[in-house]
Amino acid sequence: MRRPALMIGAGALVVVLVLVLVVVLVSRDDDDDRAEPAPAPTAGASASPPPAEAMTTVLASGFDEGDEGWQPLGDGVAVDAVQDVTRSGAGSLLVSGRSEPWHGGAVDLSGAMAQGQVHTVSAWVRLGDGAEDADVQLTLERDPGTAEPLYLHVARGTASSGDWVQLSGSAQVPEGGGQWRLYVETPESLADVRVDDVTVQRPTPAVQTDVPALRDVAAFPVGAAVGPQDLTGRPADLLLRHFDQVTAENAMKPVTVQPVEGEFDFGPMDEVLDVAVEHGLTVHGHTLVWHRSTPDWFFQAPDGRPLTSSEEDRALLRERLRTHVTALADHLAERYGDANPVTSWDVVNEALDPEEDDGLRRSRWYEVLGPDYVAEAFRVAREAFGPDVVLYLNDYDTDAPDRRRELVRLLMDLQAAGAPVDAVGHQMHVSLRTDVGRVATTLDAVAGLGLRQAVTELDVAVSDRDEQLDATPQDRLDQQGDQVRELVSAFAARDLAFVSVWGLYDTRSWLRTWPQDRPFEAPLLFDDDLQAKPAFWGFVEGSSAG
Ligand code: 9MR
Repeated sequence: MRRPALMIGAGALVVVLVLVLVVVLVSRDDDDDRAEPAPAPTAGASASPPPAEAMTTVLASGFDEGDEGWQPLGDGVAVDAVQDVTRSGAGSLLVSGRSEPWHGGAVDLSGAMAQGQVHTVSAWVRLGDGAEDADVQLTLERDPGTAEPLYLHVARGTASSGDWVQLSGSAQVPEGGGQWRLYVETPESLADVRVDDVTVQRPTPAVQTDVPALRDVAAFPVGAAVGPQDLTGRPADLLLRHFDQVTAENAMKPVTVQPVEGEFDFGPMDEVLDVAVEHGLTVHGHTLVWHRSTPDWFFQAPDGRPLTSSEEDRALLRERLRTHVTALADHLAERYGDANPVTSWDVVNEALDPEEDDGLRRSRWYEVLGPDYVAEAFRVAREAFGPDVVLYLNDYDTDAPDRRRELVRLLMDLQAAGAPVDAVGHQMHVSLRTDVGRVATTLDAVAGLGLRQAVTELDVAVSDRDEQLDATPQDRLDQQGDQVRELVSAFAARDLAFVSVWGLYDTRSWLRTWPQDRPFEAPLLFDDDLQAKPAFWGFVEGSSAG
């Protein structure tokens, strides 16, 4: 059981006072209602964070689709991503069941913290319905494993049940190793707490300019998945130096674009597209039809009843598909006209399931519309986006023989049905164990069908599925460099429309929290400091091997 934060041991307190410089700010949504800054809880001196352009956002939790790796802190505590109350986007995190003041919600930051650097933490908080006003505190905790944990109370301010309040502060992280986490607690209350839009920023070194630009060395366009935090500062420098193309990691998914039927939110997507247009990057659209990241209303009748495969329900779902896709196409045409950067779309994502007789996943799309939903989605997309936008069927583990078999079968069926599928996206979430020969076999099989293809979401995990590393061993990073070189050589030897990585640098990878907390997973080309890894050099060497 974790030691309560308020009972800091004397040794730890001295360390805190000597090493920690904290600035605390509290603000509300409404500027006229600005609260007085709370006193700095652990030290009097204040530290200014470095200039904005040197800061990199290493954690951004919006809870629009899930808990994003946040976990309960304390027995009986629950953390749930909820959609009834939100400060921005579709959801927020509700922390309930607290029976001790230090109980709260926590997120692992171990791979994201940099020793000796000033970090800035910000979170919007609000208390559960009916709760009395109470202070909420943001705490960074380092657990060295062998000695007392260190607590940095980075921000504190009064919250109420009626309004969102922003807590933010900066703290210098001391030297020394250990596991880090950030948590939210209310030191003098047991109220439920809501949390939204949490960010942690830290300074990172300038992007290297003495390494080759990936887009200069590769014969194919090179892309990267990005979120809003990648569009400014150092991450943007990295993006613009190395990449030709972007995929919005989440901003173009149905749950973001149309969280409520008929209420479209193109804001997050436009943020990405505006940067692409400004800098001449193309955009691969992701995604239209998927079993995840699609709001429940898509598959419910107006009275909340789940849609069935009745004629009436099928017509309703088809109409919703058409409305969604057409609204996207209309928005792109209106906002960007001839400068529309979206040159391709993942029309159907992850349709395969080799365990099923017909090789198709039993998603809600399938349950309501039957196997023809795939062809239907391509027809709707062609009609909405026109003949020049390349339409992709996108899936994972396409190198596995059973999935390859079903992929080829589905593609042949689609071709026979005259469905306008132009290309195949191979997600390529692979590992050190992946057999590159199998990858090549799949690429050749798809080429044999006369279709275009791309690698859409490349990353190379260095840990096994059930392994949780407590550091990132250099030998794994070296093996990863070799694996990336072999993979990219196989790509370069074939005709691929593009190769995209699923994130700019390790801290940004979805594999840090899936299938479990893995703070030291490092699957991308650039490290937590945005510096080139052996995997980067593997990419460079492989690109020219083709
Ligand atoms: O990286 C994405 C993560 O932030 C989202 O929470 C998740 C659900 O929308 O999707 C992740 O991206 C997935 C992509 O959309 C489709 N292929 C697998 C990717 C990793 O899960």
